Amino acid sequence: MSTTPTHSPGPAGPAAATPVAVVTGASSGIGAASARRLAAEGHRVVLTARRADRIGALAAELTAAGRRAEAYPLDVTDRAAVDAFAASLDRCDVLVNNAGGALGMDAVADADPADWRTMYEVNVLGVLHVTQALLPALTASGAGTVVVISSTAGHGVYEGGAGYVAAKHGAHVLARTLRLEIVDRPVRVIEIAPGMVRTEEFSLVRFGGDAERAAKVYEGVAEPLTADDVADTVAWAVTRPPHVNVDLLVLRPRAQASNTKVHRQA
Ligand code: 8X3
Repeated sequence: MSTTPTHSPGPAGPAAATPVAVVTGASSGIGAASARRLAAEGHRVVLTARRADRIGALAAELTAAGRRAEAYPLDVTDRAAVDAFAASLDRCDVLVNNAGGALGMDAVADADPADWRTMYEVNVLGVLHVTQALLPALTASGAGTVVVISSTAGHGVYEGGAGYVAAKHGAHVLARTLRLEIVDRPVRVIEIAPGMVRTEEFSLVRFGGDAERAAKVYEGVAEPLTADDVADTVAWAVTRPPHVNVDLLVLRPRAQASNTKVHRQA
């Protein structure tokens, strides 16, 4: 994978007034959909993810459609790379911490600690790295927004989910605590906690590429949420006036009443 940034700081002058939204994990799913929506809402979007080819293609697609978009290959678990990324930005108004994911559905008794470590690294430390690195720019913007895409896994438990659940609880706690700590700064902290969202990769990655097992997650569920449903919520929350802080939005499909109560048609 190439690590050459394709992002370059925007020019000074009138164009610099365009708000900049950084989206992590923008290579697919909720991240890509959120980037599309924020670009449509008038943001200059900076797409970050490990897969340079994917974010490069999305940036090209958005640019061809008349939007402002740039790609910057980034692994959020690499603190030095995150700091270099932050230093390359001329401004940042919105940060959407979306990079994350689940590995496995193993019981606590059997889970692989390496999976837990990876999930903690990306879902918690990834959010910490990027948020810390961009907080000065978000503050300097005069009306910054930090979005944390957590999960309903950050608000409840389910069997086989403990590693992911623990990590998402970590992301939730980070968001809540940060909101307390920076109340005197012009930066709001919004947490969006989606439940069952059918994306091309979430469950496939969770089950190590086992497509059959991944498909079973959504079996019989009339309408799981889509990445666009979540992106719609991200765009709504971000486009509220700066003094309005949407602390937390929990979002589920109608057929999912809780983490463990899902209606499935026969
Ligand atoms: C995804 C929701 O139910 O798979 O963040 O944990 S769940």
